[in-house]
Amino acid sequence: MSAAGGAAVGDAVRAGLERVWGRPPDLVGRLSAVNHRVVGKRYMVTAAVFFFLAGIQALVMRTQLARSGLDLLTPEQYNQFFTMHGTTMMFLFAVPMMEGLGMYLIPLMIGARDMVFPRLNAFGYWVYLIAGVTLTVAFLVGRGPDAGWFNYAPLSGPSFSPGRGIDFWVTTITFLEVAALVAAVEIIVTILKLRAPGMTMGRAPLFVWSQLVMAFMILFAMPPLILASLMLGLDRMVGTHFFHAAAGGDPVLWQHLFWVFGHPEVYIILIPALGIVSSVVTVFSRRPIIGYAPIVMSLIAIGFLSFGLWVHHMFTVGLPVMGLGFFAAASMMIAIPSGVQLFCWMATLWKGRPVLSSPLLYVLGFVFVFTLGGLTGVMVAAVPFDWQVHDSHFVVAHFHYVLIGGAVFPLLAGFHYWYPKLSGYLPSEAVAKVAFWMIFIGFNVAFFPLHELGFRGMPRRVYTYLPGLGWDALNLLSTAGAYLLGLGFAVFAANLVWSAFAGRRAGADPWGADSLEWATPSPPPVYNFERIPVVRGRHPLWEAGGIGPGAISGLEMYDPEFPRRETLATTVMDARPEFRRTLPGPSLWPLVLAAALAVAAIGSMVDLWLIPIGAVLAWIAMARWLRPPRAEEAP
Ligand code: HAS
Ligand code: CU
Repeated sequence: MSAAGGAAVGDAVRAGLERVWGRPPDLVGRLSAVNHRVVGKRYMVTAAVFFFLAGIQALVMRTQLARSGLDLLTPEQYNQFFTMHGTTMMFLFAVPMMEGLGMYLIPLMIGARDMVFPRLNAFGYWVYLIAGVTLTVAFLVGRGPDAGWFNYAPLSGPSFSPGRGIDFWVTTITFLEVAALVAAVEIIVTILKLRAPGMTMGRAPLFVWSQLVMAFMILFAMPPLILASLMLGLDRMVGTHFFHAAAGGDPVLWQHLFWVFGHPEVYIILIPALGIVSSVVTVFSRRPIIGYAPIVMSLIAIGFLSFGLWVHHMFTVGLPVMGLGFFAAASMMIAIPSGVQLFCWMATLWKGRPVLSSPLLYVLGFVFVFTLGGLTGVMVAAVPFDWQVHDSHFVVAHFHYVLIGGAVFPLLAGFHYWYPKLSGYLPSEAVAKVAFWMIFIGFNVAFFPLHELGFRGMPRRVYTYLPGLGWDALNLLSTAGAYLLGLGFAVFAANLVWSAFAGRRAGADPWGADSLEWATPSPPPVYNFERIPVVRGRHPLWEAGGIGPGAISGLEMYDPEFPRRETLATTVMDARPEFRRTLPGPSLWPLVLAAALAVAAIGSMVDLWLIPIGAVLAWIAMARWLRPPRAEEAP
């Protein structure tokens, strides 16, 4: 490893790096790919497909509710539709999308060549894919779960849901969370250990911070869900009585376990979105963000606080009122770190020279919609108010304002912003703006009336309603808005796809951005960086005055005598070089392991014997995975 100034590395080194980091182009090569950008892209594309499916489900439900007394769906089908819509959006779209974006971007942003455990990454993706596809197929053949995304016991127990639907939910969701945990570990270790020399924690981009907080939250939030779904599975398949009141179990235990996961879950989705917003606000205000430290502390504060609020989903269960007061206060406290970030972004825009490109436009949409959703959040956090609107369409309005406002608008901003890096092409600004107004107007028309419908007493999760209750006009309006919203998403997506064929070439740094991912060509080469960059501030590209040749100095890390995949590991806090991390190459075994575990986890609903059989297969796959490469196969 030798320090070098600016001059580009030689062609021989570049060819060597290509060889070491490449993979065979055939099918086996594709299936065995482990590179973070390949896996990240797979996560994002798969999550987008699930977003599309869940969106179709939503439109079918809105069509059913457009007028009173329609029978497009039977009550049983309607139950499956809202359950699958919620489950798909929360588990199969939002979290994997955020993780996928992180997997793609984090190494580029911190100056690493890959994530720290590439094969584990690939394994997580296969688990996610198998779980998601299984659940979706169950729904498509009419065997979908139907007890809501929170799957309350005893409704979801064996007595009230005897069919197969809930078994599919229990097994696939438990299995899926393995993927979430794997990704979280990967993200945490990568951020803590692979930051480029000089990138102290205090210089890490805010998006990286937000991913770090998200990953820690996943680590603590998913185990209660895994535990709960395992217990429910045992109740259903083995005959235990965890949630069976008559036999001494406790259905409220399900609610506690679910919401101890479920409340952090919504912030797991929000926090990385806030990171996207911070990136976009910085770049399009053309100045360093105001309040870097308060923003980091707010992210961490939200992460901590969100584990102490879960009971606000259970205000109507009949728990002691003193206890409810604690959870109401804790819920309202979250307004503080949320507000701190909003004010920091506002101040940055105020003091900067904002450029109203599409990414910033979507961020402004986020500010408007998310703030409204946050305010209704504070309203429902007040216990007496919640007693009035719980399980009504008011809550449906609240959570769509925060989820679409707080996660989808930032994601769209992020897609428009980073797509040129992924694809090498710039999407059309004009089309993105048209899509923005369709989405923004469609969204508000679809969801604002639901507040009022909630006040007028319309419960959530009813498949139809009687005429003359004063609900008809608002429902029709909402359905019209939903179609406009869906169309807006289609236009947005079409713009990205179209630009990959006919867009303008983006170049390395089309937005004049500040962070390291823009120092690489678009799309980046398989090894990301020819030299491991050396960082001297929070905005490496701005401090270097751009990305011209030699602007970012780096450490050469390629040994022609002993070519292998490697990246530089540094110390946790101040990113001093520590050791060369050699990374494993492509392998099929992560896929085989995921399939073997699926035999055990999902197969358990067919026959419990599949659990030991899957375990043995998994053991074989693991042994092969971990076998050190023979000399002639290296790297
Ligand atoms: Fe929520 C239900 C409370 C934020 C998602 N939420 C849900 C559900 C989802 C969800 C999915 O306390 C439904 C789950 C289900 O299927 O049943 N939520 C809050 C509070 C906040 C909040 C206090 N939620 C989110 C975010 C989400 C999300 C973010 C996803 C991304 N939520 C609740 C409660 C329920 C609930 C109850 C249960 C309802 C029921 O009956 O079932 C806060 O984090 C919001 C903070 C943000 C702001 C805006 C910016 C801050 C500023 C500072 C000044 C503001 C002040 C407040 C001082 C507040 C600008 C003034 C207050 C006024 C009213 C004017
Ligand atoms: Cu909550």
